[in-house]
Amino acid sequence: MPHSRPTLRQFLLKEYRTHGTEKDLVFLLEDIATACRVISSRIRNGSFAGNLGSAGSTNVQGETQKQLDVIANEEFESHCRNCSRVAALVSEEVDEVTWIKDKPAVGDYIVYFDPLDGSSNLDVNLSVGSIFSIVQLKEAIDPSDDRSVLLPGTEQICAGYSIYGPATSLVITTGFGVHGFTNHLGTGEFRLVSPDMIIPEDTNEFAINASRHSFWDQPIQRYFDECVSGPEGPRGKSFNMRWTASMVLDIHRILTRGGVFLYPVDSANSAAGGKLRLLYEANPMGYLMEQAGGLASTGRGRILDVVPTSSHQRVSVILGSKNEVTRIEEYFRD
Ligand code: P6P
Repeated sequence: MPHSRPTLRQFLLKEYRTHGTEKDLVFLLEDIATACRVISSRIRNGSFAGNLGSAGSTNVQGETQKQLDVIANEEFESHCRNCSRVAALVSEEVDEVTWIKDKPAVGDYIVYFDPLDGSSNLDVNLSVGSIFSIVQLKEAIDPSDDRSVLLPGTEQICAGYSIYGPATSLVITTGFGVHGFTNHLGTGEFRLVSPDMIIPEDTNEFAINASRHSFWDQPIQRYFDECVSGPEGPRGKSFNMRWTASMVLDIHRILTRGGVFLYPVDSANSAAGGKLRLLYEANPMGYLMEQAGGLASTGRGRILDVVPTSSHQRVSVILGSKNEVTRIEEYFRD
């Protein structure tokens, strides 16, 4: 019965009592959950509201914005503004940093988010999601300089994603494990359905856009070619492949049953630094992976250790089951 499962608020208040999670963070997460509920409903009715199409604009990534990208961004921003601790917002959809406070102080939050990840799937009714990362300031920062939000992933105190799919899911960590919630349609509450999600250390499932094979560096080609060589190959077993073109879905599958996700820098995207963005895709997903017993690597080092040089910088991403990520790192060292 859904009512036997803790609501998001009950769970977070337990974290407050058990781990000292700040009430401001509890309320911010509740506001983010509300934004996700609103975005979910806007997507479900997208065809009738006429907001599935293009917004007629391009974002800082040079990507054509969907109307729902803009709507999702507005929902995230308006709901994050409710929290008096939020000093700044960094959104995939907005070039500049959105400064909320004119004197960001110790203890304030910066929220980095991709309001609608995988939005190219909207037209074909495939699941999409939102990704967010929250850093708490250890020192005051200068709001006149956008570089002051460039903090490494190790500074995160919270990260999560939502999935707008057959169910509306919310997966979060506040540094004490990874926990999955599902929105109960009757009550509208997010209720805990997957406490303490753990990634198996081994897997036989990988996620990569295999059409990019000819662009990959040799370690990635070696890893992929071995995975598809079957039981007679060097891995001595068969592998399965999944690629959804929505990072949130591939990550959720890995958190649910293990796997490895790869979007490496390659010869075709190296000028841009790769495909996926560090601050609001790789860092939050990397934090979740590590909290669930997995690893998050660029191939040559821990993603969370990367010191950002720009708000929308991209990075090589290899995430998931510990022993697979370790193997790939070894191939880079070879
Ligand atoms: P490709 C979606 O646009 C995204 O940022 C991730 O969610 C996803 O994993 C990746 O790009 C898909 O990239 O090149 O396969 O379309």
